[in-house]
Amino acid sequence: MTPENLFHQRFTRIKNEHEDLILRPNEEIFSTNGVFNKYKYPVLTREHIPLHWRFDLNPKTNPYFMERIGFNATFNSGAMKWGDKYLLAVRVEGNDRKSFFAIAESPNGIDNFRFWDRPITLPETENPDTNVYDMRLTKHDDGFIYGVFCTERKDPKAPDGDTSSAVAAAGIARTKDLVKWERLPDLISTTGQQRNVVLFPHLIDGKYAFYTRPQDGFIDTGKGGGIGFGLSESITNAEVKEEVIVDAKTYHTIYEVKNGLGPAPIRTNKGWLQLAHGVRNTAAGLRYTLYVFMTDLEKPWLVTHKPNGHFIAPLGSERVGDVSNVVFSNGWIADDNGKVFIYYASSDTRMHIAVSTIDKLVDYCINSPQDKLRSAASVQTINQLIDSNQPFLK
Ligand code: M1P
Repeated sequence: MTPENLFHQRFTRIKNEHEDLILRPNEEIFSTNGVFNKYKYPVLTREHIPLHWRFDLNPKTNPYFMERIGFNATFNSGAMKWGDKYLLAVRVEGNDRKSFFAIAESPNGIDNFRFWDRPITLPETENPDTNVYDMRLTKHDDGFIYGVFCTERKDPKAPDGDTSSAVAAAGIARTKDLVKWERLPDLISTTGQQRNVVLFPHLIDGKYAFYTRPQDGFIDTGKGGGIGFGLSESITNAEVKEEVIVDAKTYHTIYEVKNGLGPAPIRTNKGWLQLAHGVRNTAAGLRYTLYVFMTDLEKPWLVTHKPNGHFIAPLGSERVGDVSNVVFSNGWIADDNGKVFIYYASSDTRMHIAVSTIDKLVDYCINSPQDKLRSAASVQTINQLIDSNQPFLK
């Protein structure tokens, strides 16, 4: 085979397979729990990355049609509706381990996700980020769309030979069109490092409000007690001087080791719907699951309802990936018809969707039992349901 034939044969095959993947219709899976429906196929994988980001398309300089730039994963995506399109601000990770953001768009939110032509060119601050990831999108009342994300840099205090210690902080960028982004200074917080920071969509007492996740170290949250909340006078020099704990990490729960808020909350007439991840340790390593709770409409830092246990846990093939046994979400979309598209990543590798509705999620929050934190109390709760079901068993 001539080099030219090889190039064209490979290019045609890879292009067709790529297009088939993007156009493949997704399929709803029946749900026993009745709260949400998962879908058969991941909505985004590394195979969805555009070919012109990966291959040199010139037969002269790439006669073997080899991949020049490899991509490792598409995960932890922010989400929003943009006109009649459903957008994900995807964390794309290259084979070089660097993450960046790229917008992928779908006409219906459940399949046909296609990346925009180029990744987001995110301006740097004076202290350049080594890695950026997990963008939460917030449409703020001030007219901007904000992307709040984790920026990671090598720990300047790391002893010689320590090439792993890092410092995590919340980076802030804003845009009006999701193409041109203005970078603002990182959030200053007095409680140590920060990851999983989310901007609330409204001012509170004239101030910008952030959900935070204070942590002593880069991985260990240490004394940082859970999901926090604080106010900042300004967004162009954001600083949270005080953080209250909204949802504490707690012994022998699914968020025993740490937790963190997912996307910006969804307003309902019963309160704010919140989606978060909780982490516990096991002999097989950390296990990340998702849970849902509600906070007060006027005081969105006060939890009003919190079902026990996880909402979505890694199951089946979701359990395996780069960082196995993880589900993580930082994006959901409340659609005009009351549907809620929950985008979650499995095992830091690919993106999935679960679909629910506002009504179902509110019902789930209000009517599911709470965690009473002891085995005996859990059995009591089960017995109460069995007792009240007796008339219906005949
Ligand atoms: O690897 C699992 C997740 O770990 C981190 O989340 P957290 O700060 O709560 O531990 C993040 O790096 C996240 O991106 C990743 O999915």
